[in-house]
Amino acid sequence: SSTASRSHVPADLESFLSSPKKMLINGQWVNSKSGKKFDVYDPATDQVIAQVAEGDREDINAAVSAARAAFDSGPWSRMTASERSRLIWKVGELIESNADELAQLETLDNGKPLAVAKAADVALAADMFRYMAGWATKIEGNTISLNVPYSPGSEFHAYTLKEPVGVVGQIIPWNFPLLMAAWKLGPALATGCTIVLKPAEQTPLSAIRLGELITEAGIPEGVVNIVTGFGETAGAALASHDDVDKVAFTGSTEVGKLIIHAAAGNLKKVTLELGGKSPNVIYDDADIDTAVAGAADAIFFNQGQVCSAGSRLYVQRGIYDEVVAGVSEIATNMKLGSGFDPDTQMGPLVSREQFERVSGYLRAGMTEGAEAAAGGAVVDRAGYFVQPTVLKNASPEMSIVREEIFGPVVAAMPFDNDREIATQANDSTYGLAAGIWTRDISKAHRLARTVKAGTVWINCYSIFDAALPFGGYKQSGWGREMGHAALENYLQTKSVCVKL
Ligand code: TXE
Repeated sequence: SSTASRSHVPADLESFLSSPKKMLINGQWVNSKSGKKFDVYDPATDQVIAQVAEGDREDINAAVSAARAAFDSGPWSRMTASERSRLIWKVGELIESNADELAQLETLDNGKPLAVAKAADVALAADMFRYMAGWATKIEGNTISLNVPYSPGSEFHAYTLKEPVGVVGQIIPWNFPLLMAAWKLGPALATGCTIVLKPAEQTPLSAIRLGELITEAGIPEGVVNIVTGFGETAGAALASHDDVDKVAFTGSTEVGKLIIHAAAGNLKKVTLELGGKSPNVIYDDADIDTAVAGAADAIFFNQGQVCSAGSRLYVQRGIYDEVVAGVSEIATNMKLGSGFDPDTQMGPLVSREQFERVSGYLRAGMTEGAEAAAGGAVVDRAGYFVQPTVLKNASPEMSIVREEIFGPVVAAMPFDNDREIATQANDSTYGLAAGIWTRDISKAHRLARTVKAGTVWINCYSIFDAALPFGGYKQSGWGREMGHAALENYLQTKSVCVKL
């Protein structure tokens, strides 16, 4: 491993990064039991920026024990919902008051432009905690009237209790490190669960800082534990742990399937937010300028590392050339660079591995017969930069149309009529999101009903809100995050039946 050279690190982060980053277990910042650490890289320079404790099974065991004790007998379990709500709200406030530092950490660790980190990642994360703070006091069961055929004449009083599911394992990815932590922690805290969170090994820094803010907010020890480490070790230990009641995972569909196997041991509850290959459909009656800008944003936002990215672009034939030319022009003119440069519109991909994966797809696309209308290559500079790419002459059997690339690469295809487009849009093993651009509202809503996707954006794309449920059909996952739908993932329903 290389030695840290931090000349490119903003001065504000120096003090945070200069100390070795530890794990949060039972309210204490600790090294891994093995003493091992791993390097964290700046994707814009390929240089080491920090060293982080490498947690493994032993550390997961300690964190799960702490979460279990906090759930069964800690002050958390005795608090009123209102007291919990205040603490969760406080986390949101602390994220906001530390927004600049958190945004810088996110840009340094993930590569994304600083303005995006601040306006999207950090702002949405703060909002998520505040939204979920509101729900903590609004979790209610029902009263249910019974009609029991084998007990004629008897009267019953029946109701349901909503109870926290217990100790929750949360495994998150690197594309929106802070925000994915917020999506998962918010509903778990609102329902009264306790948590062991494992950030992605590529981007652990903002979660560590969030752990400090959670402690500062006064969330009791053991309620949120953060174990940094790798997926095959720490992640797998968490997913298979017998004393974990539920696991929530965001990442690749491939690993999502491993999580299901690992969870089978004790039949812990599972929710999954997995990959996507989302169709973005532009009809010829759309406002073309808006649709072109929207289609570019749908795929290039966050360097294309968005599970709901509009990576299959279907354009009605009459405007196909114009739209492809428009999106290509945007791609060609995008300014690539460090996320700290205010002119940067697209940063590097998150890691060398992701860079290799995306460049592999570019090569495969060309070999299979697609043609680059813009981009198509990697960028010859330090860091993990790939050109924003528009591929035309794409056809349904190509890997660039079927598989999630998770980079700034869109496959553009023409379509002729409304019936055909529904079939094409649904021709995927995934079903996370879809975009529709048209001035005809009936057509838009009809396709919105037909498309198999958890989120449909009409005349917009990548709109996220703490109140709007998000999740997948088909192999894009199980369950929903955000909105009150997310609370269900963290609750058990208990029926209580009383004979009067
Ligand atoms: O994901 P992984 P990777 C997709 C995207 C990307 C591909 C690979 O297509 O190109 O996945 O990315 C943890 N048991 N998405 O390899 O491996 C891991 O440590 C338990 C889509 O980075 O799925 C990390 O914390 N955990 C996506 C998390 O899983 C394991 C976001 C995600 O890593 C584990 C990211 C295991 N066996 C990638 N193996 C989205 N839906 O937003 C890994 N992990």
